[in-house]
Amino acid sequence: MASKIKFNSDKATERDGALYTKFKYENSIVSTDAATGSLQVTPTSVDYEFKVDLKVPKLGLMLVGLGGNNGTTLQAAVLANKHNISFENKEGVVEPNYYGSVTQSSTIKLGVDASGNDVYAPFNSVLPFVSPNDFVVGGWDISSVPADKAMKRAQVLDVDLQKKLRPYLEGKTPLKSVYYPDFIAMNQKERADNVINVDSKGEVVTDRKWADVEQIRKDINEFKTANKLDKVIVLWTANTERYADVVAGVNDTADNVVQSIKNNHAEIAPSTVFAVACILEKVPFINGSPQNTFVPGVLELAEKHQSFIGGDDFKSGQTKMKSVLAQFLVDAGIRPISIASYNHLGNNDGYNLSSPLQFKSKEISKQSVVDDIIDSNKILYNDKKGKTIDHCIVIKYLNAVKDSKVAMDEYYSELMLGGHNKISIHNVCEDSLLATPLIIDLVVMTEFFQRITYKKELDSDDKYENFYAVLTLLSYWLKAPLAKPGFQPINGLNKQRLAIENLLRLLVGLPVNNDLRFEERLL
Ligand code: NAI
Ligand code: DG6
Repeated sequence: MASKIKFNSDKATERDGALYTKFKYENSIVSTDAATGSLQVTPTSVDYEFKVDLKVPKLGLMLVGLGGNNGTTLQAAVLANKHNISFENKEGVVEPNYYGSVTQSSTIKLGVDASGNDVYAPFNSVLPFVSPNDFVVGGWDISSVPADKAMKRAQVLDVDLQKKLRPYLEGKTPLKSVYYPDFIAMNQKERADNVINVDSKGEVVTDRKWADVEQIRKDINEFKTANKLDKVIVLWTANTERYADVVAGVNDTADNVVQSIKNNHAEIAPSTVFAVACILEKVPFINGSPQNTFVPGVLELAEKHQSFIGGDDFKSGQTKMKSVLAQFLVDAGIRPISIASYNHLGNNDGYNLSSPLQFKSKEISKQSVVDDIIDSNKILYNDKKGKTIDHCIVIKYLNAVKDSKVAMDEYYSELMLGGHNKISIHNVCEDSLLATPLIIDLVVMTEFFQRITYKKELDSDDKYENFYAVLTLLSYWLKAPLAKPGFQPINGLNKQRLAIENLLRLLVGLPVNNDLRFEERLL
């Protein structure tokens, strides 16, 4: 195993480049007794064997939206770290780092030392992960502006860093992309000079959507071959699209969605074209924007091809805070009554979101984040007191603040005996510097999840299975986590993180984490 830590567990064995681990999954099943209405809780357990392929592949990352603020910041972060490029700002010399990335800059608890105190190790030292320094980055943009100029246009990075990165980025242009004007704001039209779907006069056409799918498949394969890659992951960080209408017979089943692309149906979005192309290539596709790319037909197609998908919408600043704060309030037995969330921002994302239909997609994704948290507490939320909260989302475009998005939140809650609590937050989210580390984590973890398989019957000859097609373990990084049909998404940030941490622990043969700390608390 490539990691520097030695795990002395009798549950894990390494052989032929893979790690095999036995794990007893313990849970409890809850049912309601029909006669008395009482809850019946029964402990359960299932034995699994997990297998992790320990070989780290050469990975290609293809971004849709390569020339945007996130796209250029991602390229810059990888280059600065890979080539150890430090730069000066008014505070002094800044060394490159990946702050804000869980996989690169956070630790997990391994256990306790001989005195009973916690011991931590870097997240990425527990098992072998791809390093972002080794990502081979490429992708598409409807804007032809080369990477160095796109980085300048983004106005995210300090100018000294931009100067140092320019030689690496000069002349690098993105691949032509799919542009259906109806899906993003009209104010983006001037950017669209690098488009696949144009006729001989250069006019945008939307009547050959299947050819667009084929072109994206070709681009992926050519990128893989040209760079001698083992694997490719595609991630959508292009503009937020409007929601597609989900229509029976159009995009409700896998077959219908494929047929509708072939029929050039108006409700087929560019992001759906990318998703379908990736699924057919068995290349993971992650959606960092809020629109409903994963209409039921796309989800079914991913299941059918056992191809990984994950989404939706990066959880970077305001919503990340919300998924901690709302969980804290409700878990503390305090009853939030309203949450008012305001944003203003001045980057191109904000410009696109100043259009009502694109804002609507973002509003839906930002709003859903407290639903399961509220639903978990029937003492606070019930028929008598009300089952919902007032939750308003406002986003305004204010050019002056550029990428430094301002988020203002007010949490208004009910306390004991008619009291009230108001928490106000003013949060400056340097948008792309918060979002780019999430892209890194989503990619590093997706690649890692591809290398994990499992079987239930320990000694059987059954084949090892992959995770379910929707990678819900990515939900830590996503505002509106896509769930398996029939399951509620989990939004609370700490729960999401615990699931990932425990997965790593069980894979190396350690017990799942608890904070019982008996070493300190028992005699
Ligand atoms: P941006 O507007 O700077 O970049 C988007 C890029 O996508 C542009 O270069 C645009 O030309 C390109 N584009 C648009 N349609 C395309 C298509 N069909 N194919 C290829 N390229 C296309 O936006 P930014 O700030 O990079 O954000 C990207 C996305 O990520 C947005 O949807 C945003 O809502 C979402 N997001 C951003 C977060 C952040 O903190 N920056 C957090 C959460 C989500
Ligand atoms: C306005 O809200 C712009 C958005 O694209 C956000 O920057 C992005 O969705 C991040 O959202 P949050 O709520 O995680 O800060």
